[in-house]
Formats: sequence, C-alpha cells, structure tokens
Amino acid sequence: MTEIPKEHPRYESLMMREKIVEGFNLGITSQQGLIAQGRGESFDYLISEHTTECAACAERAAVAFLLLAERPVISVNGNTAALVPEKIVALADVTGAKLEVNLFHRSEVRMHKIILHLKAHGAGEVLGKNADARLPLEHDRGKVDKEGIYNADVVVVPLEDGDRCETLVKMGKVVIAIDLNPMSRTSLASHVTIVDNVTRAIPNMLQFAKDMKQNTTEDLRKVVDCYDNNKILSSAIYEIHERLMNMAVERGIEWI
Ligand code: PTJ
Repeated sequence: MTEIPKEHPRYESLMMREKIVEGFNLGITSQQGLIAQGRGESFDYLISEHTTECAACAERAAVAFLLLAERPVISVNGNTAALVPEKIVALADVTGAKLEVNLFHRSEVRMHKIILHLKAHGAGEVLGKNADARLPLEHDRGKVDKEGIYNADVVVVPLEDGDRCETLVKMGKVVIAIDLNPMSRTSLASHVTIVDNVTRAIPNMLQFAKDMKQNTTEDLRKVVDCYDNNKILSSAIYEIHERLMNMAVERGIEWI
C-alpha cells in the first residue's frame, strides 16, 4: 500500500483507492470494481464526501427494517469486501443478518477468496457458494442461496446493479441499497436508498444498530412507517444541486 500522509487533503478518498487496489491485488475486487469505485468517487465529491442528513435518516430506517426482519441478508460483492470487511461482519452480527457473497463478475476463485476474507475479519457462516436457487435473471447475480437471498424478507445491497435490485423488489423483498448515485435504477427501485459511501454507511448503520437494538418493536415500526424514500431521494438531489451552486459562487463563477 502506498503511504498516504494523514494531513493530505484527500486522505480518506486516497485511502479508499488503496483499499480497492489492495482488494484487486488479493483477487477480491474485480477489474470492473476499480472502475465502479471511480464512478462512486465522482458522486461522493458532489455530496462533499460526508454523510448528509438524508443519508443518515435512510441509514437509521434501514437498521429499523433489518431489526424487524425475520430473514435479513446482507449481500456482499468484491468492492464491499475490500472496503469494509470488518464493519459489514459486525453489522450482520448485531442485526442478526446473514452474509451472502453475490457477484456480478462471478468466478469460483473470487467467491472463495471473498468468503475467506470475510471469515478472516470475524464472519461465521458466509453464504453464496451453494447457489442452489436462481433469481429470474440472465447474469450470474441470479445465482443465490435458498437459505439466504432467495428466502430473505429484507436484503441490503451495496453497489448493486439495477436488474437484480428490480428483481428482488418484484419478489416482494424489502430492498435497502447503498449507492452514491441517487438517480441510478437501483436507487430508484429500492425501498430505502442510502446515498452515501459504503465506507461511511456501514459504520453508521453499525452504530445505529447498537443504539437501536434494545428498542421495542413498536418504536422500530414507527421509524419504518414514517420513512419516505421519495423524500430522501429528492433531498439528496437537492443537496447536490445546492453544493454545486455554492461551489460555483465560492470559485467566482458568475451566474448569467
Ligand atoms: O464484485 P462484483 O463482481 O459483483 O462487481 C461489482 C461491481 C461494483 C463492479 C458492479 O456491481 C458494478 O458494475 O457496479 P456499478 O454499476 O459500476 O456501480 C454501482 C453503483 O455503486 C454506482 O451508482 C456507483 O456510483 C456506486 N458506487 C461506487 N462506489 C461506491 C458506490 N456507492 C457507495 N459507495 C461506494 N464506495
């Protein structure tokens, strides 16, 4: 890993790159995952690389859905495994969710390496290898475990593709997406859209889960019932718009 000085103004962002590159070198992250990270970076820039108020609200609601769920599952791909292995394992632990590796660019070698990587970071059982059930999808993301995603009632999908997200919604599952692009198909199709970097979203969700774990079912239900994803998406887009306007003014661009 390249040494990045802590005082570098882009420290967090550069460290994320290092982790993704390390993930790639370990055979966890796909080549395409490197490109996806770049796409995420540009959207992260537009939200000032911080957790916005609406993202925090979505993260809290997501945790309430997870704690109320009967069969919650957190889906893990190559990017998530490289960026937040420890925290995603801890989140599954606190919420009682199962972990399932599900890859767009699936290979048995990568599946195996990601499962080992999660286990090295404290995971118990990690699903995904059996692939004994099939979602109605042409590509490999349709290969799932019967005891995991296939029968789940609530699924968390970080860095998802639109097809599978829409399929999971059609199957009647509550889908929680983590996606920095508030206008992606995934973001629009999900029940809860967290417009935040997975590196902030998962630790925030873990903290919410620890804080809310003792809440009554009634209290959790209140959080879920008053959640409005359309409001969250429109706030996310509004925040991007405002940030761009403010930046332009700060940088001396005159509006004509
Ligand atoms: O590991 P695999 O084989 O399953 O492949 C996974 C990738 C990430 C390659 C695959 O899912 C993919 O192609 O993803 P996309 O469509 O490039 O990215 C999905 C969304 O995630 C995009 O809207 C990105 O802006 C967003 N994104 C990228 N990095 C992050 C992110 N969202 C949150 N946190 C990030 N770090």
